[in-house]
Amino acid sequence: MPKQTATGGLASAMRAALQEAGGLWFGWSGKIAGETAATVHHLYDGPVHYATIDLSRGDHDHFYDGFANRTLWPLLHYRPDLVDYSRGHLDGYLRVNDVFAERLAALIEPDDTIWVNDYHLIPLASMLRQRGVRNRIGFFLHTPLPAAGLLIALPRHRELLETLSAYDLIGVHTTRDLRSLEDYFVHETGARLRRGHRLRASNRRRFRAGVFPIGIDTRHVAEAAERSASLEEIEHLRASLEGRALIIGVDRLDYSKGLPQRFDAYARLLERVPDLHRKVSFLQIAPPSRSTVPEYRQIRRELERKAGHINGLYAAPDWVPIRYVNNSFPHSVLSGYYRYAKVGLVTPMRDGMNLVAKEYVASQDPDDPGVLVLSRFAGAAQELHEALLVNPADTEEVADALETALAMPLEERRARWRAMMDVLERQDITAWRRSFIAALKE
Ligand code: GDG
Repeated sequence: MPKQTATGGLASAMRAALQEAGGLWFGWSGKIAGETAATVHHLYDGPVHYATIDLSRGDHDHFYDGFANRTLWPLLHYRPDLVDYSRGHLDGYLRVNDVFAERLAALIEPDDTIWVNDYHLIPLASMLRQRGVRNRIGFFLHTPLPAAGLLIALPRHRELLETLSAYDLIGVHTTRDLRSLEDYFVHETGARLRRGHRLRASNRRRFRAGVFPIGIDTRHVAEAAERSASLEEIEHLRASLEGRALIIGVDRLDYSKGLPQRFDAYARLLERVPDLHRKVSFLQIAPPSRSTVPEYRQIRRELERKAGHINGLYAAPDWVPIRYVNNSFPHSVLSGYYRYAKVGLVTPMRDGMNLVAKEYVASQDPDDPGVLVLSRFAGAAQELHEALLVNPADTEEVADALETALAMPLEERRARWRAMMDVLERQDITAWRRSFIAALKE
């Protein structure tokens, strides 16, 4: 159920969109049962009708942990070295998509517009079409899409990726992702590319692709951040810092988020600038995710080691340089933490968009805003030009940016913040949903 997946960017975004427009949410219930999709669970929450199905243990392991999270996720994040090639995973992935299509087809009304989200469901439209569904169907990919030369490392890539042509519209976050998609279709499948990002697949089906950078509920986040000053959690944090400047990072614990490199850059900053000792504190919030996947357990151990090492080197009886927290927090508290932090440190190695970067900006005090240090490889960097943009793998560059951010004069902070906030106000979650749906219905 979406309510349980509070830390996912996708879930936060879709909940906001559905609450406003109303509609049917269809997907996995988050529960394991003896048999996949034995029943469809229905739940009504205001304008939203949730219809969900359970998965069997075996299907879940192949579909979700297996193909989605151990094959597609690393490949889509430019990590072919981590791709799991087990053949059973793809079969499980196709089987689960087929069951989804079967159950969903029974719920679709003739006038419905169908919006499929993310890499778990790539073949869903083609399976719906096989069942005679002729509605408009759109697909949005929340991750990056790497170049064709990398996509072909996917087992049976054409069998899977060419099914995307069964959608009427495919949305991605950035022009780079769009180029990858068009390139793949043209060079690997023989599709024709027409003006306006229209494509004709080798089976003659026509579809369109486009760039739709996802936004946040900017006004809501800004209001929550403003109210947060009175929360006791924020008061406790403030008291514990004793006037030190706070640097904050908030990420799902995932190897794509560049956390070990970020810890190294912070350590490098402390090594280079002894003046900052006792004057700065780095809070990294990293709720664990996908902990059944070995790479995720490994990165957790690595970060514990690094955090311990940094504190071992620099800590004093009254100063902890890095506070590394594996819990998740309510959004109201998070936005208060963002607002209190002088620097938002968002340095994924690859990220489709990265909503934390946007939430950090939206949470700032307009009179005294903090500075965003942002990876060039996050989709958000294509919109937030006034952040301090860095290569997350370049320890020195990130350390430089942190130093610059901590010393930035008020006037410059205000100017950068205003420019970024203009983008976030214009391109918020509602604008994103409306522009995608409008293009899909066109
Ligand atoms: C995928 C793509 C793309 C984090 N910690 C807590 C918490 N969060 C919330 C954040 C934010 C969301 O989770 C994370 O979104 P991101 O965009 O940063 O990252 P992914 O989860 O990887 O999202 C990404 C996104 O989809 C949307 O298209 O931007 O590139 O990978 O909203 O605030 N929420 C709560 N407690 C926490 O401790 N409540």
